[in-house]
Amino acid sequence: MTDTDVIARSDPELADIIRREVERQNTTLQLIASENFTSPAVMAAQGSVLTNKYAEGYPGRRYYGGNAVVDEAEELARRRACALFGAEHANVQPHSGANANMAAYLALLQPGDTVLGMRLDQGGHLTHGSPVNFSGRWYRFVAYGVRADTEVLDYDEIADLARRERPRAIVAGATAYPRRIDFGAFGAIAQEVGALLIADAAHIAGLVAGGAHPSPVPHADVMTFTTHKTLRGPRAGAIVCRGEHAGAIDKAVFPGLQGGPLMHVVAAKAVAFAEAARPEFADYASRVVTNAAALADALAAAGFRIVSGGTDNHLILVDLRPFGVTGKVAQDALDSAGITCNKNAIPNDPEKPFVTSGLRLGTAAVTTAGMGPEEMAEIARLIAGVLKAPGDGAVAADTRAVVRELCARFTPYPG
Ligand code: DSN
Repeated sequence: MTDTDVIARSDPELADIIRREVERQNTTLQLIASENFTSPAVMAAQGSVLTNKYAEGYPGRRYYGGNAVVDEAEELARRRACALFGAEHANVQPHSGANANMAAYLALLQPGDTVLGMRLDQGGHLTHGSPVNFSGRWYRFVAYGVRADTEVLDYDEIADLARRERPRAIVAGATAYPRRIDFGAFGAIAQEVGALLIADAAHIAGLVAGGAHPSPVPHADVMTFTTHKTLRGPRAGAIVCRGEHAGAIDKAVFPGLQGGPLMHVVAAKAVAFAEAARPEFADYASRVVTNAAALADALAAAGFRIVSGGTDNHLILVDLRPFGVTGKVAQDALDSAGITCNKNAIPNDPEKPFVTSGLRLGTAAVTTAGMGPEEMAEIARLIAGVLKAPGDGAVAADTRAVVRELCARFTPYPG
């Protein structure tokens, strides 16, 4: 009996929703750069009896009894995270990447401290100082962005800004930046101005684990990350840090921010860290990057402008203006053709954030499904076809049929 059969016996209505979502993931293309297809082992750990256990505190220092067994799960996850990233300390309790960032700030900063972070509309994250987020309300974030001409980070400009602002911390990391981040350069800037370096590796954690992106760990005081994007684990966050910050980070996560950890998710993180340490994961990470480059090249050949001229990681930012469509129109048109992605601001975007001139595409999920450069070329052709005729129902239906056939050859959850 499958998990869905078990759910169907007790809740047919929800089972049907899950069945339809499996069908959607199996039959449409998933190109959202922050998504992936996690393994059956990760999902089984998340669906285990560890969900029943309250474990406020840390292994060996809990506020409830009966934790001897789950302590082992958390120790395993912490040990594996440290080994995977070559870090001195790990906290595997954050429920999400945003929580992990909040914990890093709570541990290292005082309200009102000056912090440098990447602009949200140029690739940064809400938690990097957006005025609508706690980060922008509680700390004095000063934003750095990409150069207008190259659309890449300019470390000399960031150094000048840091010299002027003398921040308490610099946040290095992004959610929509297609280029390699030079954490060594950030580390040197932080050291020069006496700032702490917080690396947000939410997007690239899997590439770092797999050796397809240089690691922030040697340069950063703290590295926060999510476990579900390129790392391909459960939906959650985690932190690794230098030993000197271990106590402050642990106190910030609990009792500073969270109550009981989600032990079933902690267990699933342990599974994911073990999977990411295997040689085949390094091969996967390298194929993610190769596929992104192939997709970027094919999209450029189809007439799109690729922000920054290409990609070094798992994601591509596409400027749609040569096609005369907005991000919102493109996202909806592609959705109706079975291609799932998200609209995204491009640097200096003239459109509002809910409209945008761009799309963000990622190759983590399609690579997990087994696709390669040949399929990337086909996907670029399909995207171009849809966006040349965004309101055309026949084009959408034809594309959906081709996508279904493509996904039948690369099905993430067969059976
Ligand atoms: N939602 C994540 C992303 O898509 O990049 C960031 O929080």
